[in-house]
Amino acid sequence: MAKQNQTLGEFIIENQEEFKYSSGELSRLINSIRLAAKVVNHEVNKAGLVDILGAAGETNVQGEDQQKLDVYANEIFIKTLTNREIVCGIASEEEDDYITITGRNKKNDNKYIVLMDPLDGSSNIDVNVSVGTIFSIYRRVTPTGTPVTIEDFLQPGKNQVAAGYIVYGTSTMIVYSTGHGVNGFTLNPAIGTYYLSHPNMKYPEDGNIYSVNEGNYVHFPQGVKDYIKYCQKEEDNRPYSARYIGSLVSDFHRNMIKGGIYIYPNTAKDPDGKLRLLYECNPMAYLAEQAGGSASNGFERILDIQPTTLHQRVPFFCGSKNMVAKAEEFMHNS
Ligand code: P6P
Repeated sequence: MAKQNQTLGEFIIENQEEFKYSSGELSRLINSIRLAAKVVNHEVNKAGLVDILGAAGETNVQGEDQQKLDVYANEIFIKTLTNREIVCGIASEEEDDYITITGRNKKNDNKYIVLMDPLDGSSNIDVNVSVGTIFSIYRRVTPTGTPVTIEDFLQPGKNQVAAGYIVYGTSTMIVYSTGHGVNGFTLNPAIGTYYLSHPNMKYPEDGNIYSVNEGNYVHFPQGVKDYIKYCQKEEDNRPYSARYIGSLVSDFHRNMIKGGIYIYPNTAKDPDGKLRLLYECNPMAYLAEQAGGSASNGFERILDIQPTTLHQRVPFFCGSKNMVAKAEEFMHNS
C-alpha cells in the first residue's frame, strides 16, 4: 500500500511480499536502478556546463575524458547492475549484443535480466529538454546457473515482472511498476532521497492531447493521417492540443498525468517505425496497461508481440484507452 511521502526504500521494503517468488532479488534490483539513476541524474544536470567542463570527446577541467552522456549512462547502469551481481544478463540500446553476467564464482544463480534504453531522447540534452532512462525486467527462461541466451531476451512484453522509467526533467522522478499499479517517486536532490509523490498513477481513459511528429505527416499510413485530422476537427471536445517534446519518456509522463495519446507510426522510410520493441515500447506499454491505459502497434497489443530480434522496431500507439481505441479504428478502416 502506498503512503504519501514514503521514501522509495521504505516503499520497496513494505511491498516486498508483492514481488512474486522474489527472495529480495527484485528489491535489490530496483534499488540498484535507483542508485544508478542518481549518478546519471547528477551528470545530466551538469550537461549545460559542458562548455566549461569540456565538450564530449575532450577532457574536462578534472582532466577526465568527457563522454557522450548516453554512453556514460549506459556504462553507469551496466557497472551498477554487474558489480552488485543482481542480474544474469543485460541488453541495452547502446550495446549491439546482450551482455552475459557471470558472478565471481563464474556461476550466476540470479534469475532476472534487464533491458534498457539508458538515455532516451539524448539529442535533447544540448537544448536543455528533459530526457529519460527506460528499463524492463524479466525472469530468465533458460536454466539458472547457465549463461543467458537470446531466448531470455526475446520474451513477449506480457512476461515482464517489472518496468519503469526515470525522467530527468524539472525534477527527477522514478516511475515504475512490479505488476501492482504504477507509482512515481520524486528525487530530493538536496539529500539524494526519492519520495513517493505520485501514488497509484492512472492513465485517464480519455484525453485531449495527441503527441506525434507531424513533420512526417506525408509519410504516415492513411489511418494515422485520418486520425490526426479527427484530432484537429472542430467537433465535440475537439480539436485536441498537439504536444510533442521529442522525448518518449516526457511525452508519456505528461500524457499519463493529463490524458493523451503518443503515436510513432511506421512510414515508407521506416516500415517498422522508429521505436524499439524490447526496451522502449514493451516497458512503456507495461506501465500504460498497469495504469489503465493501452498500447498497440495500431492493430495488435504491444505486450503480445513475439520479438524476433534484440533491436527490432515497431509502430507505437500508446496512452488513454479510448484514444488508442479510436486511433486503431482509423487504422482498421483505412
Ligand atoms: P523524432 C528519441 O530519439 C526517441 O527515441 C523518442 O524518445 C522520441 O519520442 C522520438 O525518438 C523522437 O523521434 O523522429 O520525432 O525526432
